[in-house]
Amino acid sequence: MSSPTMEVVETTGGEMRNRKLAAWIEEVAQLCKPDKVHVCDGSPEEYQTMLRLMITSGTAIAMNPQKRPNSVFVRSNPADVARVEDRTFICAKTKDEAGPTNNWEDPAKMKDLLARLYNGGMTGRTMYVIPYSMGPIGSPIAKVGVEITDSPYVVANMHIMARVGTKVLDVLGANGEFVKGLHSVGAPLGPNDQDSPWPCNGEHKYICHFPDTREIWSYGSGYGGNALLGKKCHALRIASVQARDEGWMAEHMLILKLTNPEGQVKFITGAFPSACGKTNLAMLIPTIPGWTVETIGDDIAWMKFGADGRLYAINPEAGFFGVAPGTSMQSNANAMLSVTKNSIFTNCAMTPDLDVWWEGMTDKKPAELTDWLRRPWTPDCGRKAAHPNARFTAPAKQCPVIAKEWEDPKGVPIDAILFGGRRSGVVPLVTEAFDWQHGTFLGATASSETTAATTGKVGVLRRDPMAMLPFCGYNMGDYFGHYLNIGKKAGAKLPKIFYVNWFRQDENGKFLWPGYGENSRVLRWAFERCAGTGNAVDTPIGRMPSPNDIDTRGLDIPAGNLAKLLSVDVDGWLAEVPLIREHFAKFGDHLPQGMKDEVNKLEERLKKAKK
Ligand code: O2Y
Ligand code: MN
Repeated sequence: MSSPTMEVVETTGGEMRNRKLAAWIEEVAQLCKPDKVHVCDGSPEEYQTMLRLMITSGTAIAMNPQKRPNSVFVRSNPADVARVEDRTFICAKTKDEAGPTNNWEDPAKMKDLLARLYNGGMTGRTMYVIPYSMGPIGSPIAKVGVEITDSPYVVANMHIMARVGTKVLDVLGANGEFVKGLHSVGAPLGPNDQDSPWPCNGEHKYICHFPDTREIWSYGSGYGGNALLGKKCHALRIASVQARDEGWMAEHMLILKLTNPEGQVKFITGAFPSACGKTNLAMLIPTIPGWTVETIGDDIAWMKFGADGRLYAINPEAGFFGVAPGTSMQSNANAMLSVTKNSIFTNCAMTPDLDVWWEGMTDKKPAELTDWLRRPWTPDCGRKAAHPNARFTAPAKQCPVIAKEWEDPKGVPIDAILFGGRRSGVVPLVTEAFDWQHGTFLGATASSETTAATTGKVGVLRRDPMAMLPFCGYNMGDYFGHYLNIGKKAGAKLPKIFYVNWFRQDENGKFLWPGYGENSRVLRWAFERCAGTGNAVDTPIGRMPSPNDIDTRGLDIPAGNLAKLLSVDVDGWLAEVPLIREHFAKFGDHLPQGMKDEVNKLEERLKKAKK
């Protein structure tokens, strides 16, 4: 790097050995024209520097160290509070490659447009270069990325969410490949400009993915999935393309370890759309005696075949970026205990003694707070104190039930995959797929009713295949085909696939199933099915437990609920069939024959059951 106007802060690891990386840093610095370039070493001192910078600039407030040591509040700009799906683009060569569920733009056109925005876009700021590893450093399943950003908030969050710094440069070596992620908040500063506490660009926001060149260009937003490029952009959108090309799986899945009273273990992944309690399930406290759940990951799973033909999963992340509202000692004690220190709270409310609060944290609301918009708040003011998408960022190692295997470089062998969604009717508590193709069909047709928190509209049915709708980096029809190819791998010993629905309601809109820790009863049945000891009956929609196959000891639910939860609503399912066909029709000739066969077979089985 040789730009005369720039002060270059080297890594503690010394010179940059990777020529491609050095050239790219130089190229980006020439384009974005930052005042300084800082190559992150990933040290605790560097993290403290980021916190100090954010506190000095008004981005962050230090929390009460007696209450939450080494933690900060951050409040974003009210126009920059969540992932922006309508500004997220897959810039594949053709629209067909991106498929009907993604926004597509021509790669050359977007690069041209964004290069103009990036030009001088970091003036007055420091350009940070963050080498990161998604997955334990050196794991054969892990991948390296480098994020260039002008946001200290991003640097601090990436310190928690990924393995960052010099140790990553070491594994990258002189010739290693990496995903290039360029991020700018899009707010250059002139010499007399006063910085804002949350710089972003109100006019231009672009979250662009270039799958062919494994690049991400993000501009204008500093928030979450738009800006922490290792997470959704790299670990799902780009990685899903790499996984397709290389024969592995990059999935929007939690990973948990389930142990029975005899000490036998099953590893389970689960894909659920937003607002279905994924983090809660990953950290669940079982209500059935002697069973334990431990956490490997709460959001993303990368799975590769091992030499034994089994799929091994790693959590590519190192932290949790969890939704705060609704998290409490009742709903998720382990998440609450994960955020007691070394955490970042974004768009949460602040108590007078500088601790954190959000809706649902306690039954009794605090008498006074400062809300996420920095205004005084009282319980009767008629406003929410925290933003509905307020977040905590916390190191995964702080989770009291983090599994000892969570950083095992070879991953954990997966026994079962759960798909699910939020459905008030029709979909039973649990169904086991007949086989891998049928399981792919269950995932491909996964659906969820929206909640106010997800779209503002309540109860609208949205198909969210494998919970990947916003995250698949290529044509989703081909993604179903990739699942089927995984199932055809010679010598594969595949996980069983289940579909669960914790959210079925009675005719009065009351939940039939209590959820939370009671979901362990369903996990137990899945465990026993994997172990070959659990009973199931074949139904038109898959294999299901009878009510007495579910452990109900100590379960306090009205008589008959379980029978309803495990009944097959044949008419309801027959009404689903045209909806599934309509969903599949979107994918045109990218829809694999196997999926067409499955919908036909489902209809046949239902019609037979009706006779
Ligand atoms: O709104 C954001 O930027 C965060 S989205 C997110 C964060 C953590 C885990 N999952 C998600 C998601 O949208 O699936
Ligand atoms: Mn997610």
